[in-house]
Amino acid sequence: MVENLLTAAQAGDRRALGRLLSKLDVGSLDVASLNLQPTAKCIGITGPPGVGKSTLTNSLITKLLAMGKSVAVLAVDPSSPITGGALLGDRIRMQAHAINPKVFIRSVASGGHLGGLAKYATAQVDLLRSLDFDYVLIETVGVGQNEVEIAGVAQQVVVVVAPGMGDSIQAAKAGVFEIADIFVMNKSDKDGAQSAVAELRAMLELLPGAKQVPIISVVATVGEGVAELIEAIEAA
Ligand SMILES: Nc1nc2c(ncn2[C@@H]2O[C@H](COP(=O)(O)OP(=O)(O)O)[C@@H](O)[C@H]2O)c(=O)[nH]1
Ligand SMILES: [Mg+2]
Repeated sequence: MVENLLTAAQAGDRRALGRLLSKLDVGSLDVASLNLQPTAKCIGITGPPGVGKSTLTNSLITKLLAMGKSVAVLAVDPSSPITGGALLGDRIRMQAHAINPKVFIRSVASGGHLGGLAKYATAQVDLLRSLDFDYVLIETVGVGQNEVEIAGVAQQVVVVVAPGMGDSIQAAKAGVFEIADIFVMNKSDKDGAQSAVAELRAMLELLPGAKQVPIISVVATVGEGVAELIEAIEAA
């Protein structure tokens, strides 16, 4: 039964994939029994609520599809919907994308689980990574220190910040700064974006064992800087 579902999901059957994800979501399926071979890169997108993670995820989907890549998204942050990007902006196109084998979007409730991840998100990510996607994106609820769990799931962690969110940066500093492979300064259309990048850079240099973490300026609402972000992801 489960084997049949997996075979179907591997052949591109999205209903079968959805059913497997549901089973994993409620813990009624042990992911180890699937003998998965996760190969796709998982990119974690994290940061405080309202910083623009979902908007960025949408822009990433649009850009990756335009580049001919396929992408699966697991959205653990329920604060705003992921629509599938500008390509899904109207209804007719949305229907077209429902059968587009290159994009798959799934929302899961975080269920109050600490760490910003749904309890079984790791298993779900493993399943998605073992299918025919170039990238798996996971958007997590930004909850500061507990967020570090994402580092164990994603191959690369993108920490999203925005100008004027200095308090969140401070609050998140202890846990989140150490797991960041790439920073995105989103809302770079806002006043103070440049000085916010300089402040972030200065803050990073104070960290013990400071890494040269790229800081990419992005305006997620219009997709500005998203190509640079993908370059940074592919370079890392
Ligand atoms: N000015 C500006 N607003 C943005 C940008 N990106 C996102 N927003 C807005 O910020 C708000 C929160 O975005 P959302 O993606 O839901 O944030 P999330 O909670 O981190 O997922 C929304 O009103 C977005 O339209 C941006 O680059 N510039
Ligand atoms: Mg969101």
